[in-house]
Amino acid sequence: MAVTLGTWALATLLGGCHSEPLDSSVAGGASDQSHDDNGWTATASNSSLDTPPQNALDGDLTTHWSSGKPQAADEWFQLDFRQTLVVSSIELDLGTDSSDASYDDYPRGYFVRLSATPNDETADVVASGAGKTPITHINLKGAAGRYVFIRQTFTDAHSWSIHELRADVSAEAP
Ligand SMILES: [Ca+2]
Repeated sequence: MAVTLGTWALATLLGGCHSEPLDSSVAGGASDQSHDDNGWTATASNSSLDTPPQNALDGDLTTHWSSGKPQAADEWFQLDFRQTLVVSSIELDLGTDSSDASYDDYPRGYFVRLSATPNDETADVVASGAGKTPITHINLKGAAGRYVFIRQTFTDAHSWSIHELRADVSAEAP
């Protein structure tokens, strides 16, 4: 929590459009929303100081999270819905500006786990594949979980960046 609030504060200092602190209220049954609409948070294995994980959830395609180092198959990015949700798919978006230095920072390989606890290495892998620019669409087949853990699995000279992470979700069946 401390890390999340810290990155949120940094994003605000850098000119983010946030006007309210994160809280625990979450809209159930939402779909295709970015984090700040509903309290989602993110953490990552590595981040540059000026590109924290929350930049991938601020609804702004011009801001991004970056690992800040060449892809080395040891990076991860984790989304926390703050409640268990059913996830049809997620999208990792690198924006619309092909001249942007991070435009080609898609994950050369990935797998995704959904879990009830953070960084759960024992959870089932729901999807795996190779990313592409500008949008990597990942079908998560209606799996349920609170945490979406995305692991980068290849090596490449590019960093791994995400301008916006969107998730198509629905509330769990009662
Ligand atoms: Ca962004």
